[in-house]
Amino acid sequence: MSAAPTGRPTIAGEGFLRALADHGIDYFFCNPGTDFPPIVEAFSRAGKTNARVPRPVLVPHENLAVAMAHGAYLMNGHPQAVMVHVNVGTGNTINNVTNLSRDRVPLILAAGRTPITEKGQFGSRTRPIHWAQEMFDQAGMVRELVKWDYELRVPGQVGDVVARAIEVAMAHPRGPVYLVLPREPLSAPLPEPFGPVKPRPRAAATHPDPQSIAQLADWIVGAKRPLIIAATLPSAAVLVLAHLAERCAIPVVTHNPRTVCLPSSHPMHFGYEPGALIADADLVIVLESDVPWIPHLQHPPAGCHVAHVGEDPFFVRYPMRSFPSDLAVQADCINALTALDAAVESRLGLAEARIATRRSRLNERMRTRRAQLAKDATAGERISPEYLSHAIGEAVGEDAVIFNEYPLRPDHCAREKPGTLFALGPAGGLGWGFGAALGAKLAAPDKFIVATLGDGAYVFSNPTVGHWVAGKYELPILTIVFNNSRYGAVRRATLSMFKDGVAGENDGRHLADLDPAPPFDEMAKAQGAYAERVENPADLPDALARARDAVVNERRQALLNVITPY
Ligand SMILES: Cc1ncc(C[n+]2csc(CCOP(=O)(O)OP(=O)(O)O)c2C)c(N)n1
Repeated sequence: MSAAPTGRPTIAGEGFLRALADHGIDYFFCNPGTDFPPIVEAFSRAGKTNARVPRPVLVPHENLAVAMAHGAYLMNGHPQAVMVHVNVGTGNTINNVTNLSRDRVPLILAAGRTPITEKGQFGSRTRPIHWAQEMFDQAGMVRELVKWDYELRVPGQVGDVVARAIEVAMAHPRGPVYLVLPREPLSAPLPEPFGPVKPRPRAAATHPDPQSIAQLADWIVGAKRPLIIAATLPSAAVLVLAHLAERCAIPVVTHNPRTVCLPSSHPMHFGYEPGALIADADLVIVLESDVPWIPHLQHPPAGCHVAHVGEDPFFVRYPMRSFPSDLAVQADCINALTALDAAVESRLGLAEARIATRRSRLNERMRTRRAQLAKDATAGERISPEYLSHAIGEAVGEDAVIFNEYPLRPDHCAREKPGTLFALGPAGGLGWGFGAALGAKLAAPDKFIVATLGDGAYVFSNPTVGHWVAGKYELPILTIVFNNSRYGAVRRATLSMFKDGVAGENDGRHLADLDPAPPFDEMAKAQGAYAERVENPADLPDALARARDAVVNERRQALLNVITPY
């Protein structure tokens, strides 16, 4: 076996890191343990040999590491890698792996495994934990959330294992995979020479069935009250949707939005609640939306056509989901919308009068909607979430990228450009936004990144770790805490069921009260952030401007602890 440039044989850990880099993995988010020596050795050797490996990013909590990977992917679209310590580290990832899995993010989640051998091998067990940490099926912890899992058994297979992991993670719909790396094979020498691993080709995005598109186009031109409901669209689809909705006078509602699906000022942007529009719709087109409406509360009328469009319009990994459906178009949304836009064009001649009627009815509705929004966002005696959301939209500018973990009222925070707002995924595991914003800043250092978080969400994110990572890796972002000193969502859920029960007698505050709120601003300051507490509505615009300047001009992380009772 020939020697590697360090004079030592190349070990599988080096092969692993190099194969990740060969597949476009930029960062190696990690929180290590006794399973990591071959990884540490591999990074140390790469420092000497200049081998191309991902940049290591130490994140001292696994959940935040996964959130960072999620944010980085949203910025650059590259597959991501996180490595954690055996089963216990894997356990700490599960919340954000749930978020990332439902959001279809391609991640290699790697974890060590307790050494297989009790003695006699290089890498055999050396600590008492190595017995208790062993599981019969470590991957079983995450199997339901990942698309594939595998354990490295033969060192020389490491390159092919990475290639397979990436291939599966990047296949549409994308998603996480799990790789278990015991330290004996990871520290074993590779057969030389170990060359670069050639990435395997990826399939192009899927195109829609032409007959289904023709059917949908017929329905669009024939409908009196069509409605589009979207939740998440790639940036390139937004312009196509904007054209289609405007040309055909179709209102668009983004229910439970996770991206900008239409610019806020678009004449067909009808907000975030399908309620009023769905009640009398005769056609509903559901675009990449797992829950287009809440069937327990609302539904389209009988006879309304419903079409579901998306990469996986059936959400096959959801155990139960039974929205009515008359048509399912399984395709990438950009391709489906482009085909639909073209198919509709040739049919419009017959439908101009009907479309004009639709448009004038919607114009009237839009005037009422905008007047109501303006009223809701005016400053009162206290900072309302609507006023705060409006002020944030004004202060951060149209290119800022906002990561919202619940509290931002998107109706009040203007977002004109695709890719300038991302929200917590449909599974809603709290503790995502701060880490996602940090990961985004890492992957897109020139962007102004803002995290809007409830006080509950902020605490879930492990703020000590987040501020440490921001300082250590020089990731200046602006964090805005909507501080209502409570779990508002929990209280609302209680009141929605037991307003007239005993829980309603104290306004549903049992188990939702977070008083006394910690001094988040003081705590962030102690970790080097520019930070302020804001309570008075009149002080808010200047405070936002100062915090923005600290981030943009001084390149400091900043935090605003905004007291907003709701
Ligand atoms: C990991 C996790 N635990 C618990 C919950 C349940 N939960 C949903 S919203 C919420 C409260 C969030 O509070 P906060 O961030 O302050 O926002 P608010 O509801 O007050 O607007 C909780 C605890 C969750 N979604 N995720």
